[in-house]
Amino acid sequence: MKLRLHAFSFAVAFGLALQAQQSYMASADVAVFYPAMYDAAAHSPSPIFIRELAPQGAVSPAWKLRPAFSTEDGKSVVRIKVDADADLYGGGEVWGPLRRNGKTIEFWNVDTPCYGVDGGTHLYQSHPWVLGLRSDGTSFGIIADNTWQATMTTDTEIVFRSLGPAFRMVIIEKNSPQEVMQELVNLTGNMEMPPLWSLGYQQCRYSYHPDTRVKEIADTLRYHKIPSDVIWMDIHYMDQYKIFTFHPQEFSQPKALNDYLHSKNFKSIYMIDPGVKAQEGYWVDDQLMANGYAVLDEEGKPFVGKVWPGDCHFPDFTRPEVRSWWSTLYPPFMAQGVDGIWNDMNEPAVFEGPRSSMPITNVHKGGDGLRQDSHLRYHNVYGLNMVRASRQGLLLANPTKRPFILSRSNFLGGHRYAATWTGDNYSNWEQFMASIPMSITLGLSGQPFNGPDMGGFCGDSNGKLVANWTAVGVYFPFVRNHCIDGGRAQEPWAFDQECLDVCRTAINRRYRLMPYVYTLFQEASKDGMPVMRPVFMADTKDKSLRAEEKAFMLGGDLIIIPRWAGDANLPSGDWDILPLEDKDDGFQPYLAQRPGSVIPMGNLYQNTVEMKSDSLTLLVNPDAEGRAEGRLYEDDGDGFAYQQGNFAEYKLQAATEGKKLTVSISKVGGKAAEKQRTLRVGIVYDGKVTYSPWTASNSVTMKVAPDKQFGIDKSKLTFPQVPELGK
Ligand code: NBV
Repeated sequence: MKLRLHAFSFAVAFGLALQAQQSYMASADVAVFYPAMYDAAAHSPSPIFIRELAPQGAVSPAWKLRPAFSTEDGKSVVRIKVDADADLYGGGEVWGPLRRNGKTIEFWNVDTPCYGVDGGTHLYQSHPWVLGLRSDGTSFGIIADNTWQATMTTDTEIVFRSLGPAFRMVIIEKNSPQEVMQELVNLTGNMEMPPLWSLGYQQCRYSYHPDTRVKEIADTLRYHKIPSDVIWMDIHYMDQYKIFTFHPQEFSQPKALNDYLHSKNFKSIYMIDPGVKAQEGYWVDDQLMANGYAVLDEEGKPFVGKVWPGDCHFPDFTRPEVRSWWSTLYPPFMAQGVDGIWNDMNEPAVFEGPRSSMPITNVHKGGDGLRQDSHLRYHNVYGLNMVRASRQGLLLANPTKRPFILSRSNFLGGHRYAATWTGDNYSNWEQFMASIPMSITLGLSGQPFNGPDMGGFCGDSNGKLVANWTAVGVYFPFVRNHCIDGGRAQEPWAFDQECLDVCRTAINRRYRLMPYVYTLFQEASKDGMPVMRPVFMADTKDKSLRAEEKAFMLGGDLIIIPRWAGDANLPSGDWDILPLEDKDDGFQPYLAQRPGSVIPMGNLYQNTVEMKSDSLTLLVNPDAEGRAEGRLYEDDGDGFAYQQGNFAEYKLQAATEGKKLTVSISKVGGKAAEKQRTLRVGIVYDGKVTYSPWTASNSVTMKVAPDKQFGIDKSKLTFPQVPELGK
């Protein structure tokens, strides 16, 4: 057997066509299946995996999920029969229900304003990935290692149909979905820790201009005491939409503008699109042309397509030398005080092009083992390769800072390079509600750092929608209010006092929960568990939770129940409602805390630059034995020292003896010095919190509350917000 596997891996490594279907175990629970006549050069090196999979042994005859490879109507087809009771998730950026049984999507990244293209059956990204959960809680993951245009049907038979050559399948089998998520990270790599500031509230629109308007927005956020960290610059900051330039009148002093923002503790993020204006004398285009770095048309000439600047050339990011060149464009740009980059239109979007992009016959040259091939093969990874190059550029500009890039397009594995948002949604209730399963699904597909345009992008928003959306949106991983050019302004203050107050309360909550949220990002980075999770993660054996998509989890210890989700299915057990304010405004969702958990919460700060964690509130919902546990992760919030062990990980522990509860915080990992803090404990019971006094110690003892009523008593909750669907 050993000999055969060796011969086989030799064949794969040298891209030889294999004569018969082969399979092997790549690790204890990961099986790899190859079709007959597999042409490795048509698929590898794979953008999905961080290292080439290697045979570790034979697949046991008892292995459950086995792909059948075939050719149908000229397409490469894979069929996998799955257990009839399995609930299916994943597929990345999809619009529709969380539970994906009975759905078909296409993998063909597209610019889809208001999700209007092809009925929303394909969006800006492709994640050929299925997460399955059986009745008994065991779980599987399926990866189609294929970038070519394809469709995926998720039903009792999972079917992939691709226009490209036959491709291999990678199948994970585990005892739980949590273990599958961990394996996905083992295979596809971890998301490095983002800068702390990128977890704050962010204000955007298409576009804030000129620079005085940008300053005004920053000042107004501070004036209204809306905690916030980032202001975004959309395309109008550029000179004639030429990337890496600034508008000579409207943004004549970018450094001074960014200095101003920094002086108010804001970061600035600027948009960079892939289309380079085809114009002699424009240095980016001159370099692109002189080096022959553009994507070519089928005749071998630089392809020209229209985007914002008019005729554009497009860098061929499959080529390592093009990625290196692209990276050199960032240092002078970032030196203007730019903190983060927004890569938009990178499907790539081409006005008047076939399916809003470039012809599939266009040519990409590849390199580093990647062969020259058609756009049909590389279209879906254009965005991934672009953000890979941009990340290289941000690191070149600022080697000691964590790069923050937001990308509209991407592919399975692209979480290694960029965060994402869900593109051009619509300002209505339907899309607000749909944003919950969308973001959960992206998280379950290996992209933990994501969120929608809060308030909605297309159309005009309204005060009730922005208030409701912000109240819930602050529990998403990425929190940014953004809207379309010409649309009604939708900053928190753009409507009425009610909207402003609701938004402020919600955003205050986000900032107070930041110690918990940052810890969740570290968990996502290490273990692959999404920051935002489906409620079924609270009890993977409870079938009634499998389709829940109104309520959702922030980490493992909080369930967010929107005020319009009175019919949400919630887990059994002693989850208790956590009131964070004295007065209920009727908009803030209910937060239910897991029994047996301790949640670290900070004081209120107006931005993460000022944020300190020298005073912490530890919210405790004791279990039936009066015990609880939690985690806190801290590091510099930027830079890479954490990768050398410069972080501190704390265990939060609560135990009850007689009528007394003692809660302590103790360092359990990392080289950073243990912090001296002032603590207070809040015991959560029956929808109330009783706080201890502030104590300068790492352990606090307080009287236990009177007998606690267990479980979420829905009759005590009110759900006043009724969505007006379609508006
Ligand atoms: O750059 C303008 C917009 C941007 O605001 C939006 O977030 C992107 O998804 N961009 C698309 C281009 C065209 C929008 C109509």
